[in-house]
Amino acid sequence: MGWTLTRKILEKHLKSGEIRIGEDIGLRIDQTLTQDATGTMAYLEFEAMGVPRVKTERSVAYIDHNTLQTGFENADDHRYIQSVAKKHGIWFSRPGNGICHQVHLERFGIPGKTLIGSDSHTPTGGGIGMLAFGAGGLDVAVAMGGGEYHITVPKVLKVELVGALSPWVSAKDVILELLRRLSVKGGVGRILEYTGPGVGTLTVPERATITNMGTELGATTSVFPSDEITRAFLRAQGREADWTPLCADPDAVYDEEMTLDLSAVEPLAACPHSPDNVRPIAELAGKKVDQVCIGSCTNSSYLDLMRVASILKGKTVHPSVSLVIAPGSKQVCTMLAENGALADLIASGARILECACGPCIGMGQSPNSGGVSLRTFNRNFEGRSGTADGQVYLVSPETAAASALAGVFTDPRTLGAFEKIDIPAVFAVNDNMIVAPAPDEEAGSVEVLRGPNIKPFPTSAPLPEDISAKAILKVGDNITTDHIMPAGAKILPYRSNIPYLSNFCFAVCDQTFPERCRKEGGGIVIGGSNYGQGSSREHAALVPLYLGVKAVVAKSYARIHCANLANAGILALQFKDEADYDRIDQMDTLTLPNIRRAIAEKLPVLLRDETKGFDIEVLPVMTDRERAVVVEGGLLNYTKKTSGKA
Ligand code: MIC
Ligand code: SF4
Repeated sequence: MGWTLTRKILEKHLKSGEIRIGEDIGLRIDQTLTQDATGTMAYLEFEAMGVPRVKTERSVAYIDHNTLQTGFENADDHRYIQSVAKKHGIWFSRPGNGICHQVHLERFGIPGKTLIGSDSHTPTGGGIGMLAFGAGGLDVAVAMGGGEYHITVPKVLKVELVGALSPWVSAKDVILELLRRLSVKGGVGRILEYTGPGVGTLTVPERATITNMGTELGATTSVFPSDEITRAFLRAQGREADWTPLCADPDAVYDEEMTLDLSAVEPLAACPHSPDNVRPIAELAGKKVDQVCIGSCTNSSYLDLMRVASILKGKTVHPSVSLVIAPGSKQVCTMLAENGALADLIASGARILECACGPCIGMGQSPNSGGVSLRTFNRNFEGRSGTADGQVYLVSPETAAASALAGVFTDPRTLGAFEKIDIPAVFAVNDNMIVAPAPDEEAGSVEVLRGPNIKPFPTSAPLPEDISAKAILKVGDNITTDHIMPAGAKILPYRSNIPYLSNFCFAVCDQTFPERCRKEGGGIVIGGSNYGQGSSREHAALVPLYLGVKAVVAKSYARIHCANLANAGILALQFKDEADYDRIDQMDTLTLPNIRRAIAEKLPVLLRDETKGFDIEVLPVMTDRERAVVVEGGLLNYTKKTSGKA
């Protein structure tokens, strides 16, 4: 029986456990990446572990999320990251060099390697055949220190691609079609492995768009084979030596299979407020558009922006549309500048933003009240744009550009003749914005520079014998980490300041939550299904920890957030019977008697609603290792204990 590509890479990196669905395995991690919004915390945690130099083959710190610098906070955090990176052996990608996933694909990604990043879209690396996972900052810190990265072995879903995309239909439409079919929960507990003749029709940036948004499916990760197209991409990046051919065995057996005919895909949009709320553009045609944003780690490659430039060339953006474009990297921007496409974009009236995440994470460009914003991004969660009632639609670059010209939703197929744009034979390589770490012998003398915005992160105490607390908040299904710990221009500068951030915890759902936590000394959060989907930000666990949240009881969880809860020492519990969700009301008094023993000894866990006088069984959503982590009061305590550092 042959192996899947996933299995091959997992086997090569297996450090502990057995590759059987549902089992906990520990993986050796070859590469790590961080970005600034999660990086400060990750490096503080790395420092706390006391490892002098990273033990990975390559670790890179990117500055791309928070580049607005409305005060000293960001600049201080950037300086901290640059200095800590230099000291500990981490490459540093300066602000302006581009979005972490785009730059990593261009300059560092290697087929067959494992990568974890403190950003949920790290699976972008699957576009060149990496097994790349989004993770909490603490998991990244542990991996930098040479520790294993743990996952629960997912099912491998074979996505057989057949046919080829029609003119004006693009990779974004492919992943939107998958979201339409599978939903934001459809990828949970799965790795999507792409195979079939259609794979050979897609360039690396197109593959990366698809693996990038596998995150929105809730997938553990997504991966494409490494073939001649991958080789040509790496050659064009001056890195052919990094290439190896990789694919599944012809007789590989998959856990699940589906087929997608690329030629049947049409231009699509994810409508507010969920990436799986997908409709054909043809159905939306004619609807007024207020704003168009092109960029993000999903769609900001050279190919994407050349397509946009070819649509906008010689035309003018509709007078009632604000069009902004953020190239994904300095490489992309340089090439557009050199071949004149940048001039075409500017001439059309597009507003050019720096090579960063920008509006995707609410860093400016919030739409007008109730405004309709078409974005080539990957998330359209409520409020994420910075405008509470903003109506964000996720579309392809082609649809975005066509609609920016017309001022209404426009199916790009109505544009007529299609100009095919080829991937360049040579990319403009200039790594002068990537700073090498200090050599080993000089590392000791590098001073780490900290600013006043960096506050100590909260640590949790070992799990007590019993827990008694209020049901401090009750929320519904599909709660995102943007609900739990919002980002955006006003809050993002404080990612290294948990006490300040705590004032905004759950603000999208209930502004009185922080105050209630302070009054009650924290509590237990009651959630619906897919709790914690979206971003990898461990702040969505650390801030509740700071506010005294001891446990979450939900119908089901998103993978990264669930791991972050365990890492923070917060119990992730699941209703055994989903109907019990309806029996608990906010502010009921709840107890978890003998919880420490139950978690440590794998006994049934009882939750007692003291207010209403009933008991229910809840199930810990934890591997054996995570049980031990939670009992110790989080991964940092656990790592110190198991590595003998008290
Ligand atoms: C996001 O897209 O939500 C982010 C911002 O990139 C996050 C990371 C963060 O919150 O800093 C992610 O996707 O993990
Ligand atoms: Fe940045 Fe948006 Fe990508 Fe997150 S999803 S890494 S904010 S571009």
